[in-house]
Amino acid sequence: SKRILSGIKPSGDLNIGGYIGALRQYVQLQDEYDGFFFVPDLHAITVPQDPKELRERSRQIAALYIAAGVDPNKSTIFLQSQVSAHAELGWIMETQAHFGEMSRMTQFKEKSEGKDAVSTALFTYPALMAADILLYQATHVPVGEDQKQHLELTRDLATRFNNRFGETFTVPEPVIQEVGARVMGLDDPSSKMSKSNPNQSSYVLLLDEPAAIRKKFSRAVTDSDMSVRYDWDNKPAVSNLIEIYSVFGDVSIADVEKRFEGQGYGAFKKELAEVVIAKLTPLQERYAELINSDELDRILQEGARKAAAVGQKTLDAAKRAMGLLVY
Ligand code: AQP
Repeated sequence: SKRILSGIKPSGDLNIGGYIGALRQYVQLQDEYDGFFFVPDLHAITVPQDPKELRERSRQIAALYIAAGVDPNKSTIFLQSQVSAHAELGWIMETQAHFGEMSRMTQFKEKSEGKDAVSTALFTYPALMAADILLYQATHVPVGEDQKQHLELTRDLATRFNNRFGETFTVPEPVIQEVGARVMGLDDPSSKMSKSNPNQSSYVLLLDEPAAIRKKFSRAVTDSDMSVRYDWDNKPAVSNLIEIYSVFGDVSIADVEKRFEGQGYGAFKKELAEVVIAKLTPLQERYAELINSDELDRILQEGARKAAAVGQKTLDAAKRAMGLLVY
């Protein structure tokens, strides 16, 4: 059977980049795959986090999974830190990862650049990510553009381990989407829309109010050409907005272009905001019901129990294969 694993870090509030690049796919894929959707809180703490905020955000992200349509009766939803096998297998993966290959990870380079104190965990992060995936014998992993390199490393580590110690891990395949693999910032089409960007007008949050959404889109950067045309090389800011429209409005890129032919950016941005608001309103309503409920904590506890049962089997197999005693 096909199994998929993915998660969104609670390192900031969830924005439409994470929705387009990850969350909406979870909803689509959960019928075809056995879904494991987790909140990678251990990854979030590779950079400093405020404890209270981390606790709240972790529940928020889980609630947003469910509010967006991930069904706890079909999929397993849990917090990474509640399944200790992640950290254990993470250590084992570090023993297989070479310092040289880890040093080539571009995300580490980007995230450490210009900082004088960077945690060791930020460097070893991809080994933990490999463990997350391999622990559940995931056959498929949905990846945005920025995670391709980490998934490639995961495949290398799985293959290396299997060759050394015998067939233990499933080597996962990427699931790559065409539209929205890399949603860019509204303020700057050359940088990814990112949760930890201090500039709040660079993103639209899933929990933003309609007024904020309208304001952010109206201020989004465009270009001086005035035509709603999809052309990443020459019109990256507008192409980014067209992709967002296409996803939230459920229409093809070509139809977006056709719809706004001969119209300026003003009309396009106005309607874009309304299309996004229409999709986010029911999601926000469901979120409001969930966030202060015991239902959410029950789902997360049950999810962690299910995940731990599956993960422990893989962890034990890996330990045995390496010569670590398992009683
Ligand atoms: N802008 C984006 N476009 C497309 N996909 C995106 N993803 C995130 N941002 C975009 C995808 O969402 C998944 C979860 O990402 P993550 O939150 O675990 O890590 P990230 O990619 O590092 O996200 P951020 O927002 O940039 O967080 P910070 O700033 O804290 O590192 C991934 O599959 C990712 O591709």
